Amino acid sequence: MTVLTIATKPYDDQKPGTSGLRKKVPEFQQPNYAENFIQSVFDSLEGFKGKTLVLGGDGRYYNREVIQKVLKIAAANGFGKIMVGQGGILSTPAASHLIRKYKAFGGLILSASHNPGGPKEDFGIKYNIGNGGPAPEKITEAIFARSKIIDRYLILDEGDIDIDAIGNKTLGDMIVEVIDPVADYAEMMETLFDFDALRALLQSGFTLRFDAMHAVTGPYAKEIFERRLGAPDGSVINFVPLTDFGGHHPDPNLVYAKGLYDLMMSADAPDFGAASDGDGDRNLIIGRGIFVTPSDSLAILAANAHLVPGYSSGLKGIARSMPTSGAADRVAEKLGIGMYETPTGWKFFGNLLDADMATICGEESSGTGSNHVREKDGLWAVLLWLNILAVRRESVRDIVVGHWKTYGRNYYSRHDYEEVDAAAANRLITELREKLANMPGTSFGDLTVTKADDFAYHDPVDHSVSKHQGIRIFFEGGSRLVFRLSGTGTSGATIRVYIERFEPDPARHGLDTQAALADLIRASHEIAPIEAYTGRDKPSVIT
Ligand code: VG1
Ligand code: CO
Repeated sequence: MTVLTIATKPYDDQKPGTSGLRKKVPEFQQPNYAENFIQSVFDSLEGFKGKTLVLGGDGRYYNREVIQKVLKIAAANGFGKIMVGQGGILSTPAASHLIRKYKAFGGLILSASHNPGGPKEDFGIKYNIGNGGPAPEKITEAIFARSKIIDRYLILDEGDIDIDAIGNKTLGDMIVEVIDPVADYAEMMETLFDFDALRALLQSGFTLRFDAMHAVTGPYAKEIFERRLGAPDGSVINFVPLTDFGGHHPDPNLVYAKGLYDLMMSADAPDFGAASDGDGDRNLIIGRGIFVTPSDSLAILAANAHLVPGYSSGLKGIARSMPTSGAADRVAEKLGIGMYETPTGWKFFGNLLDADMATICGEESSGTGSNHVREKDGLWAVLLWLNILAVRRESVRDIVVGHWKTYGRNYYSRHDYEEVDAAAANRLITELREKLANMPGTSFGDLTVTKADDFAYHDPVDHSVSKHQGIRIFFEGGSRLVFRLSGTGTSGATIRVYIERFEPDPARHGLDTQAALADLIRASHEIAPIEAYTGRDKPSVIT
């Protein structure tokens, strides 16, 4: 066994974003680019000698190559064992589960999530810590600092390892265990949900369509929905993972999962439609004739979770990212449990889950999860919905409309301006920030600002502070606008505008969302004249 020490030069752009380092594949293919980042991760950690690392990715283009690099670099750095998903495949929640179940030191997840894949598209690497969750900012900052000065990496001088045959192999002194990516995850789902009730639901004539979007959830969904729960063949579509996701964005929203949406709005709609993203942590839920916003979904799942075995003793608390609508807050209030508002990105939920302060967490970007792992979990959300439906035996529409009646409706939408000029986007946010102090008391049409700030999070567990997490403008009556820049894009900048209005009156719960938010959308254009800064006169994606 020979450990090579390879001299390298640092890159200055390896700053992990909302969810790890994401770049275009050709950037990752620059000499030593991936190696530098992997070694920077290991150089930022202590005490992993002889310990286990979990490794897998969403199967996108360049996954296999980077898996081999990680194996050889990890062996050279002294890890004792790597558990790698067969073919290099692990969904993000499955990787989180494996880290926890096998008490691994941590894990590397190779994914750019919902971003497109292919030779010219996106790739990503993310480090997760021993609790199974994304590394907190303290670690991601250390990784970035290291990447800026790194001058060597260690790698084993060995050929590639076969990652397609299940079983143990050796790489130098390290064991490489190639595991079935689905089995442990499916087994855990059986402990959380009532699979008998789910089978009975599916046998009662209830119909389901799950779109895996040619991404990582295909094999998981086939196994769970069709094999274990008996949904008819064909219930899961686009289930073969492809390195380029069939040329699509594996992003389960109304734009990129339009086929599913159109089906669910048609006369032939099944009872329930769902989809997940590239790495399996997001979910899209659509009932026959009704799309459930992720913010509403979080609230409804929290309000009904006690009907399901894994949560029958109730919830400790609910956490949501700041831009997520306040629908879940009303549920927490009614249940008399804690409600926490965190910055965007799952890494901020970890402490709350570890401290047992929150049980269920969610984000407006189609992410929902619980304390079963430390990542958001697309299939988990789908199974939780199905289990609730199996108990209540009502339609998705009746459950959603009933929820609004009890709690009121938070009309909610997000407008994204993707790949705009980064300098212009930064100027917009900086100048908006400067105007905040003078905003309270000013009016935009009938809307009067009560408060305006730049969200800062004070973690109640480790007392760390994260500043500049999004600009918030509150209006009389509880409406709200939020502006922030995406931290997951790979070219230019993406401006996100989050728009929310609370409507208590059930007689006004049937409005079209964009119409119900029209005055706020107009106000957002006055407050942040995106067109003047970027030349874009309309959003590229509305969800
Ligand atoms: C986006 C979402 C955020 C999510 C993140 C990672 O981040 O808004 O809610 O946690 O993606 O999700 P940003 O910084 O682009 O707004 V995933 O499924 O891409 O790992
Ligand atoms: Co994802």
